[in-house]
Amino acid sequence: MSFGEKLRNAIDKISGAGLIDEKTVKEVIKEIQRALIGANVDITTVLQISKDIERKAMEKPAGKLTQKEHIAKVIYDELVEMMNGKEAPVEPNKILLCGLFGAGKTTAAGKLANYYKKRGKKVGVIAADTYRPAAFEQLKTNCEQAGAKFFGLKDEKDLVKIIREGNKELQDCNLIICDSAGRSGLDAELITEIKLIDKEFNAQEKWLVLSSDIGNLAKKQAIAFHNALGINGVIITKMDGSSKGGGALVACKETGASVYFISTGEKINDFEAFDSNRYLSRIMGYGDLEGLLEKVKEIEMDNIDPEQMMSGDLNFKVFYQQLQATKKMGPLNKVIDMLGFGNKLPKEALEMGQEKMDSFKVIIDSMTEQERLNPDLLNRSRIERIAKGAGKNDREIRELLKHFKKMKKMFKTFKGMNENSMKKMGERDLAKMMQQMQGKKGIKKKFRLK
Ligand SMILES: Nc1nc2c(ncn2[C@@H]2O[C@H](COP(=O)(O)OP(=O)(O)O)[C@@H](O)[C@H]2O)c(=O)[nH]1
Ligand SMILES: [Mg+2]
Repeated sequence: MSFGEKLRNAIDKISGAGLIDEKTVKEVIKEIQRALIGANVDITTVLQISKDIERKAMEKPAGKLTQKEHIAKVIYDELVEMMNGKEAPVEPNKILLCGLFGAGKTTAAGKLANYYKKRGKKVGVIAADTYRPAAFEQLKTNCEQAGAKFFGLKDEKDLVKIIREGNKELQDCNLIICDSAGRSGLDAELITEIKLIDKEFNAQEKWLVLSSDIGNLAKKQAIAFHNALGINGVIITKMDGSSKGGGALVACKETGASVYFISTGEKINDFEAFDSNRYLSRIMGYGDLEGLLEKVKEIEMDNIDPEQMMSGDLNFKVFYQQLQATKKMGPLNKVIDMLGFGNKLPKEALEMGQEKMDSFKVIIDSMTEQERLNPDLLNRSRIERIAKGAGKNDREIRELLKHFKKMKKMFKTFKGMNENSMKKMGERDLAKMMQQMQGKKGIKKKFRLK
């Protein structure tokens, strides 16, 4: 399970819980901890986040939020804060890129040049990697693609000279990006070198390029580069891979630097400004935060017993609860659609007005408990008795029965679903079931939560 899926499971656990108490919160926190640790977030951060969530979870919700929504939001906010995303500077003059070998610096140099060029900057790039012979050509090609000016002195080893001349040569640019060399590991030589470059280049912006698969080494790197230069921005690369950069993200918190960009592929346009919300939503498979909260709300279906629903048996009690829940959560449609039975649902039931609902309630209230639980008992004389008791006529009772039959048919359809998912679905509640069904191939796409 991916980092995002684990986080999502944790949050879904809240929406799926019948009652939210401290024990549930603790359980959810445990799951979040597991997700974070699995993503190489360091333990100090994990504990801090856990404490914050625990403290805030049982606070009184603000505004119209329910306790569940409040907790989901608390968790989400904590995670977003952990990500430490900020908008990248709009008008940087100079950017120094640093990082280990293969992190994606040279690629990012071209992408950044492209990004700022599109925003009206005249961009120049200096090749200050004297370590790797191929770096010169690689950067040159990237710059050509981006339409940026390129400066380099092939085979020159004197970094100070390269940068001094580069600064002069690119004077007419209003953004100069400097690509530096990396090493396969952090060593004294690399640190000495990057300090030298920094002194000569004299940039405000010193950004660390971290690969998303770096894991818990990210923190160490971030600190070392930070101590040497004072890192104030981070680019996380290779976000298109399986690793979603949990460790890299948290490394930023360590230095106080923000993630400005993420790189999502090898092509020049596979690059975007980092947005914590969007990132989190994306890895968790939610459209956005609003979508998440909406979902939490939508699956508040405590009144429905999914086992009952799945059993294919319908009685009047469940029928009424179902109608109520339909109203409460808006379109039951959506749930049904998600399950892949979109067109089988009686439309009238979905669009039933409150008045009719009330009328049905009165009728159902006039039944005996036995009748409510065993609809088959309703014979002619019982119907007459109920109608009288409820002050309704036969037509209204028949209408109720018609709706009831349709819903029963729908329940039967549910029952017809394959045994395996049935078992899974009966597990906790409808929320859980929905979540599992979403994971089913084909349905997910159809039902992207927005
Ligand atoms: N899939 C993927 N590959 C990337 C990304 N960024 C860089 N790369 C590749 O990673 C390798 C190392 O990148 P490079 O820019 O040369 O790293 P540097 O040593 O830090 O300059 C190259 O093959 C790049 O094409 C990315 O976001 N996604
Ligand atoms: Mg390079």
